Amino acid sequence: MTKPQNRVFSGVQPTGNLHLGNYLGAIRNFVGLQDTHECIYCVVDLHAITVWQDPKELASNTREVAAAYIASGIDPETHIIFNQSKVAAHAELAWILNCVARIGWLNRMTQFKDKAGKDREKASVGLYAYPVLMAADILAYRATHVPVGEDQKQHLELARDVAQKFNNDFNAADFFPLPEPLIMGEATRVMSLRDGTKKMSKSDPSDYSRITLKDDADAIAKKIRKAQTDPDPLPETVEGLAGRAGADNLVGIYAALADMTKADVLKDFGGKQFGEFKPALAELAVAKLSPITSEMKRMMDDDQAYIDAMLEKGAERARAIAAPVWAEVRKYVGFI
Ligand code: AQP
Repeated sequence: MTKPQNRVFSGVQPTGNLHLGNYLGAIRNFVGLQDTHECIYCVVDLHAITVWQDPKELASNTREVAAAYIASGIDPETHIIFNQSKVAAHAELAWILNCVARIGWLNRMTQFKDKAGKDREKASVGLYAYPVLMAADILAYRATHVPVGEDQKQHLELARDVAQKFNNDFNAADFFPLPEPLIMGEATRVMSLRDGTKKMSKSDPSDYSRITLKDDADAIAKKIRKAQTDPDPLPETVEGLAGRAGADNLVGIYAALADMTKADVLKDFGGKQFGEFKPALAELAVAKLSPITSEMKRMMDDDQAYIDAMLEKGAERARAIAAPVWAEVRKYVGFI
């Protein structure tokens, strides 16, 4: 069985409110890897149901993430786009890996602690085992690289540990590659616009905390205008952003959207007030996001049949890659 060298796998959950953090931390980087890697991009609906999802909304959110992938520039003909529940290998391999991973490893996962909150007893078993399913997503294709935002780093480390332990336990040499995280750009962790110390997230109760891929120009401008900052002008250097979380976040967003470094942004805006910087950021965000937003809307309004057919075709191609891997796993484990 040939070993892939440059195979990328990543995913986004169809949990609604797709936001600028998902775009800058993940989707935009997915687009950039297409020329150099063989890419498999998944809408991870099995992950989404680890917390309750309304079934109708789940279906619509799944199409929406697929539309966001395409509208952002992922080519579903050259690469693969599909939704996770269509390919059984994810759940099948996750079971095997549940028996490889250790409870102690999962107990250290900070995302579970954050998402389960105080009442851990009431969290789903799926939420606890989420990182193992993520390991299965990647390893089902023997993917070598995984573009993700900073918040997923710990889960990637777990996926590497699981791969290594499977290889050791079953005398499988280097059957599973140890997947490398690709955490890229100036906005690997986009923060809430309301609180620069908290991650921008889909589940934040305040809509003003995030710019979504559905926001129109007015909404984007209003959210940036209201974004938390401080009374001082922008500093001249990156070091000057220390202790100024709101300012640091907006400069990082500008840098990522403009394909610049934060240092270069501060060369242009150092010493200027937010009253000048915020409208420039809003204009840039609208210029970069509005073509994506309008193409997503067009697809969701007029082209759902295309999205569904594309996901089915992608799933078929994904199954074909996962099948021989799964067949080998069965042999290693001793299933007849
Ligand atoms: N704020 C962020 N900055 C940079 N990258 C981010 N990602 C998420 N938030 C940020 C990256 O987006 C990809 C898809 O994320 P996901 O949909 O799988 O789930 P998530 O990380 O749980 O996203 P949210 O928005 O934060 O949802 P909730 O509110 O449910 O927790 C991943 O690569 C992630 O790193």
